[in-house]
Amino acid sequence: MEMAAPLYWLISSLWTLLAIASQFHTYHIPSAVSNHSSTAQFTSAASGLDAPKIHPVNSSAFDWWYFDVVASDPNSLASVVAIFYTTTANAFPFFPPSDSVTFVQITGTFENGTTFGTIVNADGATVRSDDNASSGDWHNSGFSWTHTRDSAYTIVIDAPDIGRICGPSIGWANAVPDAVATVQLTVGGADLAFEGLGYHDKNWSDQIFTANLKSWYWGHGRLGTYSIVWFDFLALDGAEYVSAYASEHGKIIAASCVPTSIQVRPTGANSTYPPVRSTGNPSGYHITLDLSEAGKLEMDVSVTGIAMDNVLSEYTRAVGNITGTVVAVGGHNNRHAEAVLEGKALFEQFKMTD
Ligand SMILES: *[C@@H]1O[C@H](CO)[C@@H](O)[C@H](O)[C@H]1NC(C)=O
Ligand SMILES: *[C@@H]1O[C@H](CO)[C@@H](O)[C@H](O)[C@H]1NC(C)=O
Ligand SMILES: *[C@@H]1O[C@H](CO)[C@@H](O)[C@H](O)[C@H]1NC(C)=O
Ligand SMILES: *[C@@H]1O[C@H](CO)[C@@H](O)[C@H](O)[C@H]1NC(C)=O
Ligand SMILES: *[C@@H]1O[C@H](CO)[C@@H](O)[C@H](O)[C@H]1NC(C)=O
Ligand SMILES: *[C@@H]1O[C@H](CO)[C@@H](O)[C@H](O)[C@H]1NC(C)=O
Ligand SMILES: CC(=O)N[C@H]1CO[C@H](CO)[C@@H](O)[C@@H]1O
Repeated sequence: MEMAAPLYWLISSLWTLLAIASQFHTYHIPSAVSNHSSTAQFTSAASGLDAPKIHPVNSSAFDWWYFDVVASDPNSLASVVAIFYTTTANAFPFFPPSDSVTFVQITGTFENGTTFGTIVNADGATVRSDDNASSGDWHNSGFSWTHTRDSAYTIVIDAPDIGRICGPSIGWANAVPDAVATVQLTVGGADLAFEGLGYHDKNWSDQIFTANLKSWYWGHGRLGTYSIVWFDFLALDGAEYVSAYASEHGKIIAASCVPTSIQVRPTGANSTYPPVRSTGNPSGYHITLDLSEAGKLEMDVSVTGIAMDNVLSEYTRAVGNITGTVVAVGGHNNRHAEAVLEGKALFEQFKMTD
């Protein structure tokens, strides 16, 4: 997979660098798979950072807009993930075959960890984007998102006919890596309302998602005053690709794809690395994130709830606690004197080989 590079920090840094005039583009995406070759756009362009990147959607291409929120309350397991896809089951083989390349998946957990989820097909989609952001409507699915000038994303779910999910909105106060988010849903008659950490990005490729994937650890969290995003990807040939993001008080303090910028490894039960399909879910992860002169952020994630699992156990999404300390350059400062930072995280793993 072509690294659809660190969107979250591209967005943050380009916002301040680009002074392009605000220009709206509207894209109509048919629900039928295209028989033509797809063009994937891997560089940022005036069409907008959150615009569709695949034209047209052929059977090996995928594009998705990902939104999640995990409760900030340490005792809650609540989370919601909404993903707006334009893909086929061939390109992103975690879905049953469908006649529509435009569909939405919503999954989540109640406070007590009970999971819910559904997939809804759309009759095509419309995405409108400007320099920084986008809005999208997956026709007749009941799912859309909007973006307003004050940088808030709102996911609107209006799908009473599903019978399982209906409700007003999930609001994001900001695009991307960590935002204050509120969720208000009614799922199967049960209310799910919480405040949490919101996240948004998008991923795409013109090549099949699993073509070069051995394992993948991704997640985001907030601990103390830090917001972090981790990504540690192992290709079939054993090459490891990473991307690290950290901010403090809204200021980016680490944003890098160099191999030494971050390392994510499973810990506790089932911590075989690299993981294979038969490896159970680990109890947690250890993450080392390089903050340059400021030292290293040494973190431990503990799984507290499984939000989603696929039958072949290739994919798991989970919520958990995260703790960490900043270890100064040289490493030997008194870690016990360092404040232990605490918080919440939402994360996922893929393991694709036997
Ligand atoms: C994009 O973000 C920048 C920086 O926040 C802002 O100045 C600009 O107006 C935004 N453009 C649009 C079209 O919202
Ligand atoms: C693509 O090809 C298939 C098989 O030939 C055909 O059924 C389908 O209608 C074609 N799709 C489009 C959008 O032309
Ligand atoms: C889709 O487009 C990509 C990029 O041009 C190409 O590599 C791939 O073979 C195409 N897939 C199909 C099924 O035609
Ligand atoms: C997660 O944090 C909560 C609240 O502090 C605590 O009760 C729970 O034991 C922690 N779970 C794990 C697995 O660390
Ligand atoms: C968890 O909470 C949901 C929503 O309130 C409820 O429907 C479900 O029965 C609860 N599950 C358990 C095991 O208590
Ligand atoms: C480890 O994997 C086994 C087998 O899949 C599973 O039963 C167990 O719950 C896993 N341990 C943890 C901590 O998830
Ligand atoms: C939601 C998600 O998995 N986003 C990832 C998209 O891919 C880039 C790298 O290609 C990751 O950094 C994102 O976290």
